[in-house]
Amino acid sequence: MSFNTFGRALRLTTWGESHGPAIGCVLDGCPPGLAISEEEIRAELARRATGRSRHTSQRREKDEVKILSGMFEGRTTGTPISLFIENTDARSRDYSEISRQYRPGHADFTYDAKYGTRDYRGGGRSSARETTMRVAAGAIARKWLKQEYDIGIQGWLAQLGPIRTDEQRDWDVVDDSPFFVPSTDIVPELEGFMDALRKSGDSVGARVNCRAWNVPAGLGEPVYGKLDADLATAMMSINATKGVEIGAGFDSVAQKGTEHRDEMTPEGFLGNQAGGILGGISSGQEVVVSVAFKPTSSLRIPCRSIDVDGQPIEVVTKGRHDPCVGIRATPIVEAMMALTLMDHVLRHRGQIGT
Ligand code: EPS
Repeated sequence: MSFNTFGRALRLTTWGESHGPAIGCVLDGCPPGLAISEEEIRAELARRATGRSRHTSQRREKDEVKILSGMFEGRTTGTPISLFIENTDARSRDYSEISRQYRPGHADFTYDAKYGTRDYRGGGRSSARETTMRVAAGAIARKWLKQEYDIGIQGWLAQLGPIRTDEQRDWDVVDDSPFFVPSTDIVPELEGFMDALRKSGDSVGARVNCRAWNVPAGLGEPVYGKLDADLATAMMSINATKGVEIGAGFDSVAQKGTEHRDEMTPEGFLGNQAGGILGGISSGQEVVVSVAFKPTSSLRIPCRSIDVDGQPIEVVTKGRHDPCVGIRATPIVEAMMALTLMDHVLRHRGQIGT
């Protein structure tokens, strides 16, 4: 299976399966001199981890990341950074019945159609467990962007199922929130919604938004290396993503030009419908991305499907699953924003005229 690498100047290669002995990554292209510790990376991983609340999968992984290479005396050396995490709480017996079945809405079917083989335990390589390594590498990218350009990145859950969650925007409460929402007032409603959903055995979709500020103007190339195209690729590569918007996104369809254009003054832009990117190149405004996550497909509510021989069956999924994968997606979206921006900063440095 090819294409396990993301990025061009900064290249992240991840490896491992959800129920294999370990997962890991190699981050190649990080410049030397960045001070970063295992503790800092672990703090980011804890934000994404399962079992952070009753509303996510109850699998308990410690995610004790180890840095195996690319560091000397606490700083990056410019050589490949290799990160490693042992899987310690996989429960493969939950998947014994799935081995010959396809869950509707899951990659089970297409993976098998393509490769003729699959590690059915926890979705194998298709599992959201893989996103652990994106967040680990993203912690390095975030720190580098902050240090070099004072770039800040903030993600949040903007909608859970039918509930809009960001009418109040208090950024200070996002990280302490079990849902990554910028409001404490909305949390009881979300808890009630999720408790009822979990009881019913169903799942639900979500929207995660992310903004990045202090992004310098000039990142991205105008034709095939557009910053927005690379951000869309980054976000679409996250498990369960079904849509990506930049700035006004699909609202642009109903807008008039006079409404969409962000007028310019000597003091700056008067709006940001463009989401900080014009013609594929960053404008210096906030870069704003919105990501749609589908409802997860591993459900204990029975449904019709087929087995690997094409015979009709009824599927019921057992195990510890996320009823809304979007709840844990905020740190992953932030990580993909960080990796994409750092890749583009490094690419941009090689393009600046004399
Ligand atoms: C996942 C199914 C569950 C989640 C897992 C993602 O795992 P299991 O393989 O044990 O059934 O717990 O998430 C993680 C382990 C993680 O670290 O994010 C899936 O099907 O994607």
